Amino acid sequence: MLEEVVGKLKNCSKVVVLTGAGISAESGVPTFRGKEGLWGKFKPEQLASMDAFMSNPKIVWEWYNWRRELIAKVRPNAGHVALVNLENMIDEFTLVTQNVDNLHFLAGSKSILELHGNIYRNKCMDCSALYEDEGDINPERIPTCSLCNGKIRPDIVWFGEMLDSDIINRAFLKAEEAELFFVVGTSALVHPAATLPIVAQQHGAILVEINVERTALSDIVDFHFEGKSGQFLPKLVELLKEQIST
Ligand code: BJW
Ligand code: ZN
Repeated sequence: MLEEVVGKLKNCSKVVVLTGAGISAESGVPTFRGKEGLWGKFKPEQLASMDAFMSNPKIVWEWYNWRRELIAKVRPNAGHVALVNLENMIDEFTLVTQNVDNLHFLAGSKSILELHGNIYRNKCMDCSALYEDEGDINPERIPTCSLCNGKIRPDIVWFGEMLDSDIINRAFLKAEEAELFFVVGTSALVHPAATLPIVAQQHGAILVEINVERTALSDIVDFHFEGKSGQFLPKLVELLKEQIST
């Protein structure tokens, strides 16, 4: 089955990969859902929403500081690296990620669309002015915007918030053009990200899913590979290299 996907991939020039928290799991970054996931320990609406930030900005910042520290200690894994190699072998490659952990950048991927923001950036809660070099935020004394005095918050898309329109529009355009669309390490429950593979398939793309378990998308994909992305993606890239050189 893997050989069949590689055979198709070899003849594709437009490839999109959508990643979720699962691709960073092997680096040691917790996923969101599932027993060990962040949402198993913390309630999303109490941490990842504007309401939460308005009512208790201190707790929200404490949580983000904890996650920043955790993420700062980890490294990209073999799955991230394989996607860098894949990008170098495909004419028009787009990596669309829901992750905010910066690991695709650290690995060396270039064409990245970050749908849900980046944990290292901050912005003003009112006017959205970016504050990239604020350093550590003290939850007891949250800095305010020099333009409008709004509180500084992480530049992350919380529930109920719109995604950056330029980024999501580009992602949909790439999905519509894709010949092959990989869905890697995401439960495919959060929209509009989870709509991208469906749109790609409606426009003729072959859908390939890589996940350690079945997801909301598994019944409609053309190929479902059950396994860890850090093991599967390097194999896929190696096979593609072999096929290209023969
Ligand atoms: C491995 C592995 C290994 C593990 N190898 N695999 C349509 C229908 C219903 C609802 C909506 C809809 N459209 C919009 C909504 C509302 C909402 C939504 O989708 N809700 C659903 C949950 C029901 N969406 C929004 O609010 C979005 N905004 C929006 O649509 O604005 C317009 C609007 C406004 C107002 C009203 C309505 C619409 C914004 C969504 C923002 C999501 N933000 C978060 C949190 C950020 C906080 C933070 O990070 O600090 O982003 S939620 C969280 O989920 C995070 C992730 O990016 C996102 C996706 O999670 P992901 O990556 O899939 O992780 P998991 O944990 O779910 O899955 C991991 C997977 O990996 C699992 O499958 C494992 O098996 C697998 N795995 N190890 C391979 N080694
Ligand atoms: Zn402001």
